[in-house]
Amino acid sequence: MPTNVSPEYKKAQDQYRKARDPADRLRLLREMLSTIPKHKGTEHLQADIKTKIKELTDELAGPRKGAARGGPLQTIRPEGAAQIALLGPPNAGKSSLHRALTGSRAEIGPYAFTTRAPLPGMLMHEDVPFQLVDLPPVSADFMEPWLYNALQPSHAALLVVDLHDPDCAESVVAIRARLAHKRVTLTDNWQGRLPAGLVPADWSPAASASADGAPRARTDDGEGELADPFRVLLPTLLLATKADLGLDPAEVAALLELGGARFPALAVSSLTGLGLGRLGPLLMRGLAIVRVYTKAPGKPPDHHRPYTLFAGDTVEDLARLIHRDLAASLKFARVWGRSGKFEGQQVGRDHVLGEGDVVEIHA
Ligand SMILES: Nc1nc2c(ncn2[C@@H]2O[C@H](COP(=O)(O)OP(=O)(O)OP(=O)(O)O)[C@@H](O)[C@H]2O)c(=O)[nH]1
Ligand SMILES: [Mg+2]
Repeated sequence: MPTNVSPEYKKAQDQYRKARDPADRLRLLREMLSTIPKHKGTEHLQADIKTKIKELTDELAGPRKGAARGGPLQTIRPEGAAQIALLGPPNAGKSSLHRALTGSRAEIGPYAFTTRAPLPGMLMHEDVPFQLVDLPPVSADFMEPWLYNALQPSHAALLVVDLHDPDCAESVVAIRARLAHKRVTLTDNWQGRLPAGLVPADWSPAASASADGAPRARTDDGEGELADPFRVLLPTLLLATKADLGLDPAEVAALLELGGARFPALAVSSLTGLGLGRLGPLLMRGLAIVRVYTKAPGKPPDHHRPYTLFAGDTVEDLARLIHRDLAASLKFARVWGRSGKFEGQQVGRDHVLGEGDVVEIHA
C-alpha cells in the first residue's frame, strides 16, 4: 500500500467508500484514478481501480445482447435506509425469508440453487424501509462469479443457515472463505453494538443503547487511512431458520463456535413467522440508523416520511440526501430535538443530527 497519496485522492476514496449509487461510484473511481500519484508504489492500486471502472462501466451499460458474460443484472441500486444481503448455503431458506419479510414473489424450491439472480424487496420497520436482496446460494463448490460484485453496495448481511442441515457449520466456514477470497469480510463488528450469540428474548434496542452508550464510529476495522478501498466489510447477523422444526440454543452456540465467528444470531421461521418481528429493531440498532424529519420555514414538520442517516451523520449528509446539489448551497439549518441545545437552534453543516430531530434547511 502506498503511503503518500494526495488529499484529493484521499477525499475521492472516502467518498467512494460512502457512495452506494453505482453512477456515483463510477464517477468517484475515475476521480481516484486521476488523483492517485503515478509511481511504483501505487501500481497495484491503479490496476485495481481500472478493473473496477471496467466492471462498473460494463454493468451500467446493461446486459449486452449475445454477450458471453451476459448473466443477470448484478447490482441492485440501493433504496431505503440500508441494503441488506441475504447470504447462505443452498436450500437454507433465504428466498422463503425474503417472501415472508418483504412480501416478494421470490421463487422457493425444495432443492439447491433455486435462486439464480438478485431480487430486491422492502422490509418495513415502523416508518423505516430496509432493502433486502435475495441472492443465489454460496457453497464450498460454487459461487456465482458476479456475487461479490452484487455485495458492493450492501451495508450488512443476513447469513441464513438451516441447523437441520448436518453440513451447516462447514458451509458457514466455506462461505466466509470464498467471500474473503474476493475481499468481502463478514464481520460481527456492527456500528451499533449487538449481543454476540443468540439474541436474548428480552433484548431491545433501547435497553442496549443505555447499557452500551453511543454507537461506535464507523471504522476501517483497525486499518489506517489507506486501507484497501475495495474491501467490503459486511456486519453480519446469523439467522437460524426453520426454527419451527425445533431448534436447540446449544446448537446455535455450537454452530457459531465451529463457524469461527461471534455473530449475533436470531432463531426464525418463515413458516410460522417466529422471530421475524425482531429483525427490524436489530437492524435499526446494529446499523445505528438515525431518522430525521424535515420542515419548511413556518410550516409544521413532515412526519410522514423520515430521512434516514447513520449515527454520526451531519446536516451536510442530510442535505446531500435530500438533493445532490443542496449540500453545496447549504447555508445553515435549524434543529428541534435531541441534537440541539435548545429548540430551533441554528447549526452549521457539520452539526451531527440525532434520532427524531426535526430539521429546517436554509440554502
Ligand atoms: N419448515 C420450514 N421449511 C422451510 C422454511 N424456510 C424454507 N423452508 C423450506 O426449505 C426449502 C428451501 O427454501 P428456499 O427459500 O427456496 O431456500 P433458499 O435458501 O432460497 O435456496 P436456494 O435459492 O437454492 O439457495 C423449501 O422447501 C422451503 O419450503 C421454514 O422456516 N420452515
Ligand atoms: Mg433462493
